[in-house]
Amino acid sequence: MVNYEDMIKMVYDKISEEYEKMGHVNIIVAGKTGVGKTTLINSVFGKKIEKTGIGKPITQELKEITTPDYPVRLYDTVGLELNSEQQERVKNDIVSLIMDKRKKGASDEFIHCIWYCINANSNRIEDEEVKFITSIATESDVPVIIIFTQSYGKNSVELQRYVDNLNLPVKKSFRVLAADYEIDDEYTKKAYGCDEVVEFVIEILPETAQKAFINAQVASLKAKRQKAQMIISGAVAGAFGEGFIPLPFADAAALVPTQIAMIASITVAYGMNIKKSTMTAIVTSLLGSTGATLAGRTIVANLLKFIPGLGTGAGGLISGGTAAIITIALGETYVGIMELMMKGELSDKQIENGEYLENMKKMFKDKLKNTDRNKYC
Ligand SMILES: Nc1nc2c(ncn2[C@@H]2O[C@H](COP(=O)(O)OP(=O)(O)OP(=O)(O)O)[C@@H](O)[C@H]2O)c(=O)[nH]1
Ligand SMILES: [Mg+2]
Repeated sequence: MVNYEDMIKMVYDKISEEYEKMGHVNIIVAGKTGVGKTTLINSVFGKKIEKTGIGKPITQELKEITTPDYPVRLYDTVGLELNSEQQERVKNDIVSLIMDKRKKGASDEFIHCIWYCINANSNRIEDEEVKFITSIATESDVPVIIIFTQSYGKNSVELQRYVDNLNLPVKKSFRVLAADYEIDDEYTKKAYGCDEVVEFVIEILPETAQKAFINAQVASLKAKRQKAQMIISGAVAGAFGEGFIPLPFADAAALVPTQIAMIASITVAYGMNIKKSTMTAIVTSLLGSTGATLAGRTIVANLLKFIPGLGTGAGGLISGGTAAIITIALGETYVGIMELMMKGELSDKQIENGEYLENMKKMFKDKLKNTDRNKYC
């Protein structure tokens, strides 16, 4: 028998466990005052940082921004005008910060990446900035990327081309407009580019920091979805891959822990706080019961009806292939729900009051019917 109370508790226990294991991602965001660092940070990490971030001065121009229970530490340069004297001091501050963290040996505190921001409307890059970027990149081995902030119009394209041709020791440059820009009453340039930065940075992060970054960022749904697909693949391969012994219907509850772990990991990848009542509504409606407990046999019998070519009487056994289909369909449906909620197109309320449940069930059934298993192998 499956007890829903226990099941929900297991989901939350697993979510807590993942957060406890999660490391931090530590990023230095540097650039002259007013270029748009704070705007960029808010776009990449959402309002959470802005509202709750605690700024602690490390040195005169370097500030650490942390938020309780949030896996990101940012180091923001403040009031940087970048004359040669200040340049030297701030560069030394940054290099010492990097070395210091490394000396302490806690890999969770290592600086992972430096984002150097240049206002794209500044037409040219000053020699001071070229020197600054070159020295922080060569005196530390932390990857540097250049972000052209407030990029709209041709200037930004030309500036990027010019700077790229200087062949500075940086990984890549990006043009970004972190917040919509109102050009005049009629025309607003839509924000763009933060997702590209996020997707690139994920590639260059070590694994624990990667997890933290995917969880915390809100600029790329694609990055979250890719992570979710890996989680689903893991659930399929780990439990139901080659060598899976067909389970009798009655023992199908044995599948539940894998699926619970999958749901928990997907929730963490999306960085969503799902209320217990909402989670209960999702799980009970997908697994097809309003009762407090349910036999594995019933769950599977409910689901098998929807898998073509199986019907309800598939020999009383559930094969690895069938288990995989159920897991994939469940994972993908849950991903769909996370995305709608993240985009603000679906609320807790709509799930809890049942308004959305029929859609959700339909989504699940459609996926049971048309699952592309190859995507997960
Ligand atoms: N519309 C729009 N405005 C931006 C963007 N980036 C920066 N700005 C504006 O530029 C000004 C400065 O931006 P901030 O993000 O505060 O710059 P900062 O680099 O954090 O500045 P300091 O903290 O003083 O070093 C603000 O008025 C922002 O609204 C953007 O992408 N779009
Ligand atoms: Mg700022």
